[in-house]
Amino acid sequence: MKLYFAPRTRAIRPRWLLEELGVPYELVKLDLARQENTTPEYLAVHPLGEVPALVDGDVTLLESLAICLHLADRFPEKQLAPPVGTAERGPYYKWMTFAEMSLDPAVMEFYWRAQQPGEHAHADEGGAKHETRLKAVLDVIDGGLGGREFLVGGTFTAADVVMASILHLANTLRLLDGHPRLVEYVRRHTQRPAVRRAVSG
Ligand SMILES: N[C@@H](CCC(=O)N[C@@H](CS)C(=O)NCC(=O)O)C(=O)O
Repeated sequence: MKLYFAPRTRAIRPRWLLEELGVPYELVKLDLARQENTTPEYLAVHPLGEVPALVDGDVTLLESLAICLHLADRFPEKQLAPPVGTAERGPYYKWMTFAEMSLDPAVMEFYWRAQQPGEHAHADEGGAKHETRLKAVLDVIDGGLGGREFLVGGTFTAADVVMASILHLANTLRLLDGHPRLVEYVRRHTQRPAVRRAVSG
């Protein structure tokens, strides 16, 4: 398997998961600042020139969430996804997609504002709307976790990889200050040895 990767991007999620799985893979690092993601070679892998992308045998996968879902199912013996048809599988899908489809866009609103502060200075009304939305989304996650260590089934799963990755970005933007249990969730999971390996080098 070959993972196309760039640091400080969504590609951290599948790399963290691959490190948790402990399976062999080739890491292909792209320097986005040097536009290594826009070469004809890479555009043949990912036509949008984005990371991550995973090549697994004859299959090329785009989308970090799809890659994480695939990887966790590909190695069932590692038990990072509840088996299909079990009671935990539905909540697993729910938290995976809630993280990607509800949390990620709510956090990215603030990420882009932090990147370009001047551009949004006039948009206070929009800002309040985004704050209300983000708080509601974080409340759902906080309530769902209820102070527990893991999202699904009492054990660490790929859902924690995806959720903790996005919450970590939220935490660095100081968006979790009203949710101390989520700060603790991020702290605990980002201390895992696999995270250290995934962000190294
Ligand atoms: N929905 C896609 C989004 C991928 C994406 O936007 N990747 C960004 C990095 S987080 C990227 O490669 N941007 C290209 C660039 O910055 O030039 C996914 O989750 O994989």
